[in-house]
Amino acid sequence: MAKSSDENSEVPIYLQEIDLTGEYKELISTLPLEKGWIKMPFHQYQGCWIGTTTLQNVLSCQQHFQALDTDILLVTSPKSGTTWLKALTFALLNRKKYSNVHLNHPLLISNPHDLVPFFEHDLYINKDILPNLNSLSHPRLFSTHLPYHLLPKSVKESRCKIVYLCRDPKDNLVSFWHFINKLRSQSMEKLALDELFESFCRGVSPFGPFWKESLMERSNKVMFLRYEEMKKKPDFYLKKLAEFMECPFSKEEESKGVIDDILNLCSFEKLSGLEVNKIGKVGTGVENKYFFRRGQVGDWKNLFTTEMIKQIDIIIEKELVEYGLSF
Ligand code: PAP
Repeated sequence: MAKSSDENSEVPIYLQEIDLTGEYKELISTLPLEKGWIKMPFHQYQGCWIGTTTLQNVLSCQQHFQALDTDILLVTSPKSGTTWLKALTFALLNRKKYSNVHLNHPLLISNPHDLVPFFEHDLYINKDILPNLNSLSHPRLFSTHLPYHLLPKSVKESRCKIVYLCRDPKDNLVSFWHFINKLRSQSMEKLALDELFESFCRGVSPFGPFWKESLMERSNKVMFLRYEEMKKKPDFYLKKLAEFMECPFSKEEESKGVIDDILNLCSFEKLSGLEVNKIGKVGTGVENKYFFRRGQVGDWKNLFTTEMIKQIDIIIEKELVEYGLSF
């Protein structure tokens, strides 16, 4: 686990030196390794590349999480709009309790990541102390970047709902590139986009290969969302999301403008401008502001060469389009 020495105490988790200990040590030390994008290496676990600390948390989550039929789980590929989806789903579920979005709303004083916990970054982070999930209000709302095949067994066996969000992998990568370079310490060189691109296209990226997402279960317990579509028709998808989460908008709410209130509260412009998202940090030590960059579709067009587009399009065509995911 992470060292708890003074030397590490001020260092965010993702920059810490890790000594593998405990029950997962043996398993992790036998897995294939690749150079990580920040400090820790990636380990290939059941086909998926995951950094050391996160992998220990994933193993603990797989072993211990017990899903309830009423749970709602947000499953997102990294950098596909998780922060936005967390804000929207939290605001939807809690709209009766916090009916005035301008006053005392938790999203005005907390980053969405502090309101909807990740399995692998927030809940299962300590092998000795499991999270107490009994006090959470129902439906419980959780989040993960795990691909479908790595979700805890109880999630697949229960009737809990899964909201799945993906994004054009080209924009995922660009977003990752900016994010990772902010997380690398000053003593580390910045990573070049082509270096990350090469790794991404080999399938080596956090929770990658990125095309594993095509394997998400297709059933009525899973709602599929795409970032690009949500940007185009946010009100349409918010209504769909509310129906799926079994908290549909009433006619009265619609006429009172509740849909617009939630969309405005959760918009990139509103959230990124809040004080809490300019100065705070999430539990892993990542600054809140790093989760907000441009919030737009198609930034890759400003950065990708023709060769890069050709190369990644071949992978997208082969691995995703066949499964109904085109961008
Ligand atoms: P995570 O995987 O680390 O949790 P995630 O929130 O999925 O991050 O992705 C961040 C991206 O969502 C950023 O995209 P960009 O780099 O292309 O700009 C971020 O700007 C965008 N984002 C964050 N909040 C919102 C929002 N409210 N609306 C739309 N996009 C958003």
